Amino acid sequence: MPSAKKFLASGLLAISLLSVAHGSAKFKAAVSYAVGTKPSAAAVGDFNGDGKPDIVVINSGDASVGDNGGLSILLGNGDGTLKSAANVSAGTNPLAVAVADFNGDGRADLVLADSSGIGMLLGNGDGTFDTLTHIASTGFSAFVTGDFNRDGRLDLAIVDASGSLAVLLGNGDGTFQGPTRVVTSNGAFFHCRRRFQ
Ligand SMILES: [Ca+2]
Ligand SMILES: [Ca+2]
Repeated sequence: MPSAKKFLASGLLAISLLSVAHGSAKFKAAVSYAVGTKPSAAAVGDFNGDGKPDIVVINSGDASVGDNGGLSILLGNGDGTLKSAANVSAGTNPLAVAVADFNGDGRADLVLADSSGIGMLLGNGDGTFDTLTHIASTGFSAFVTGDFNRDGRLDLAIVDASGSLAVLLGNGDGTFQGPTRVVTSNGAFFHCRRRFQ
């Protein structure tokens, strides 16, 4: 099974497939896809339910010229290549994104951090998403998802610039309780690792 490595450059998403043959592995030449202005993060999920991994890229935009950024959705072909990006407005100068099914309908949803806080976009299951709804206030810039209280519902842990950690317990319908700060001193941070293919 080949794996892949992704790179974000100015307005481009570049993907290099890892080829494994005869006991050796090497990355093939990168293939670039045009996305929005100042891409800052990416995440993988199956947004159209075809069993093939897709990619969402967060474009931070350029606030100095009134560019609010948004999302680029690149549907996967299942062979390591992607269709051209569909660029959509979402949030204001977003910086981070994560993928999970927060309302339990079997469709991948998105949570993002933008200049207005933490926002949720419920997936429609066809590669499109519902309107952004903010679920936490400004100041939080990173997050991870998980079922932290083991009730079968996905929760969010979010970190602000000062290192404070807060938890939003999920209600299982795309809404959350809180946030409740659980660490208020400096030092909270996330280390995330995600498999690409
Ligand atoms: Ca897909
Ligand atoms: Ca969902």
